[in-house]
Amino acid sequence: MRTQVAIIGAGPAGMLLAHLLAAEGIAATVIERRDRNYVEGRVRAGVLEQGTTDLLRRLGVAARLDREGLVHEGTSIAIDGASFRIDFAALTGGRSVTVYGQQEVMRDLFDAAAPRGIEIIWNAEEVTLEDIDSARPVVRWRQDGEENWLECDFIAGCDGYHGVSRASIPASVLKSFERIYPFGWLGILADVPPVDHELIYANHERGFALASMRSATRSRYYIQCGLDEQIEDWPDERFWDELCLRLGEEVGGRVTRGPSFEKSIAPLRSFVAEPMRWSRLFLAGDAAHIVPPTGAKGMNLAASDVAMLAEALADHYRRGSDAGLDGYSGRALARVWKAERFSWWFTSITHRFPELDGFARRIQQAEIDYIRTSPAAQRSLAENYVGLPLEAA
Ligand code: RFL
Ligand code: PHB
Repeated sequence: MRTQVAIIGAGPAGMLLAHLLAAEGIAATVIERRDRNYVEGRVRAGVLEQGTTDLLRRLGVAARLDREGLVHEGTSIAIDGASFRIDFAALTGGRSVTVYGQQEVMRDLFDAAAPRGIEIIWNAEEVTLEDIDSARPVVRWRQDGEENWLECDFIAGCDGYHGVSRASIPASVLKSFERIYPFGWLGILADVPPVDHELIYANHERGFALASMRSATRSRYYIQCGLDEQIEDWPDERFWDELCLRLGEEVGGRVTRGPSFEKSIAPLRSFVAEPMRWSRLFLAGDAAHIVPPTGAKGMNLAASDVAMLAEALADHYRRGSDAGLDGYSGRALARVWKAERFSWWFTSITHRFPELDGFARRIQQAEIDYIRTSPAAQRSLAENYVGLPLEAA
């Protein structure tokens, strides 16, 4: 078998890239380790930057997003129960974000794949990348006990943090940068109306809390938790009590409680691998970088990476120019690092760190009070939250 671009992984990065390449008439095959139900069932991101929704519209896969997505023109920040609003629209010249779950994005991308001739190979086991630094890289995998292989011009490594792509780059070439945070997020989904029409990021003495949603009738809430905590230690009532405490009396008192139907703990990490290209292998999305979820940047970074990569591949096939491919890693990393900075900063001012002494706590309080009172600080937060342009001029 032969194709132009072999895409490893059918998450947001891989599927968006497959659609972008299909729109350019470039042949691609997606090779995914799991099945569609598994990928679509993962409860993850909830907030789309305007650049991401624009991309989905450009690809013609946004009909449901436009019907069901919740446009948010602001968000609230709370500290010890007192909250204030950041007005994205007023601070960024009318920009906004859209609440639409990653699961819904994946469903839309999968539904539109077959009619566009996008081939996805599911349940591919033991995927290996070979001859990456030759003119004809090969991807091999096993499926139903059979050996399969695919020859290609380029490989797009879109297989997430634990994938095989980044691991296929020689250690001598790759530099990685990492921060592991000493806490995680315990998240629940419940079919109850959200406490507010926008998100609330709350810093509280007892730890961070986030009030988010998926729709007018479905809430997504998170609380910061210890890394050693178990889901079983958090029956619903304990979760609701702790959430309401951290959101403060006024907001907490308005929370509608109900049975959760999903509950999970996610560790927080910042990670970047450089460069994002080795020979004919290009990394995109979580395969190259991870952000803590505080700034809602993960899936959006996957989208901006593949927008750049698709442009570079189109330049190669349409115009015979490799300038885009040669510049891809530097161009993508410039944007990635700004999102890393924002996510790290937003995490550091909203969470309770074990070593947080009186001085550090006062600095957090001053930082949040500065944001509350300074239009310049609010504008900086807002322009990062709604998403920086693909590149600064
Ligand atoms: P994914 O989604 O991990 O997809 C990678 C795919 O590759 C497959 N795979 C392989 N396939 C073939 N061979 C192999 N050897 C393979 N190894 C792995 C996997 O099965 C999978 O299908 O990476 P991608 O596409 O780069 O997308 C990244 C996003 O999923 C991720 O950044 C976001 O979910 C992060 N994230 C958020 N992002 C946002 O933009 N906004 C948010 O509000 C937001 N909230 C979140 C989040 C992530 C969270 N968790 C659980 C990590 C909230 C949470 C709690
Ligand atoms: C979510 O709704 O899952 C969500 C929202 C905002 C974040 C992270 C996650 O910063």
